[in-house]
Amino acid sequence: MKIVKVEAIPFAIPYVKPLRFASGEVHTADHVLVRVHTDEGLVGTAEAPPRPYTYGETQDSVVAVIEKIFAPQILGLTVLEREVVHARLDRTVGNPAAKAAVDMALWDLLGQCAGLPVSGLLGGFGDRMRVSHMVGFAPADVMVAEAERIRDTYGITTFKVKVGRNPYTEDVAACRALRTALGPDVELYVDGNRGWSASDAARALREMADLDLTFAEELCPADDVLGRRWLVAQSQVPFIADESATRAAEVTRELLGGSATAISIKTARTGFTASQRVLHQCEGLGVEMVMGNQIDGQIGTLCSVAFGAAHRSSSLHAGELSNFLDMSDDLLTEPLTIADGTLRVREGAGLGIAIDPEKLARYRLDV
Ligand code: MUC
Ligand code: MG
Repeated sequence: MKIVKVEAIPFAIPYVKPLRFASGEVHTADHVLVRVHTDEGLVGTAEAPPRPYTYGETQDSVVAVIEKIFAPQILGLTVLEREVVHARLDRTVGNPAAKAAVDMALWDLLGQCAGLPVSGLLGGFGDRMRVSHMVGFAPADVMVAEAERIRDTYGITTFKVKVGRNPYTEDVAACRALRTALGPDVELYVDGNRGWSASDAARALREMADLDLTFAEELCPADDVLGRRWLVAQSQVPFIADESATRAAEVTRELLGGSATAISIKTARTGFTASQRVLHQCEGLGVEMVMGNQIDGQIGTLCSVAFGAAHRSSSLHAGELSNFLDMSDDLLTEPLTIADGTLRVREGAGLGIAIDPEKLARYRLDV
């Protein structure tokens, strides 16, 4: 059960259609495959999606921090010493996606060692999640056509609409077009990725008051401290902290400071161990949560659904699990499928991740 090798393999898979949002855009999944090997020949797998515009990590920085700092710190530890692993990784500040991938690969190993699925070890609440699809920036008619296609093809009826463009009226019009086209049975919520000022966000929320939005997420920067509190105090819907609450301490600060009233949990940045802490923190405080998407590939999505389905509180709302649909390919031998608006947890020991060696050879950047 001893960790004998940690691999950080950069790979790049193009998107069929880029995802655009207020803080950036993604054309290629330039992720890092993380594999942790044990002395018994088991391999734990996860992926790290670097998001420079959100956390400052890049593909090169993820590879470097894992190879140069994390791997030497954890070689020789056993899979059961996860608290020791975290104590060592936490000597380095930041680098959330790199740390999360190491954590999830260790959970994958734990499951394989025990012969049990990770989702069951985490909580075993259910075997699937309802899926929420994220609709990126485009002209309103294109956003409507995408949502209709996703609904008709995959049965998805929850949509997170990216907002945060200026002028804000463009987004208000797009949300109105979506509600008109999709009707009242579809769930809609908005994510501004800090693109608006607090005052424009307040105007936008007022103008969308009749659209029956479920949530509003990061409409203005949390660093605009008083403006954000003023906005959240008047929001008629729970206000989700995403990139402003990426660690348990930030969750506490945002919630107690009145800068958020709900939390996005992303396994891509908090792995399973820290995500579970945040989940329990939210449960204890009586705060709703959504399983967010860090524009994950299929490996990351499998991790996210394994965690989200494992707990009652993270299964209450649809999880953001469908952005891999925009990628031209992926690394799994058996691709994920979304049907009837749901994604199932993969069965088998660990996370059930099997990597196609030919695809990895085609997309890896380090050979
Ligand atoms: C989201 O919910 O904000 C965009 C940037 C990122 O890190 O995640 C996405 C989606
Ligand atoms: Mg967000």
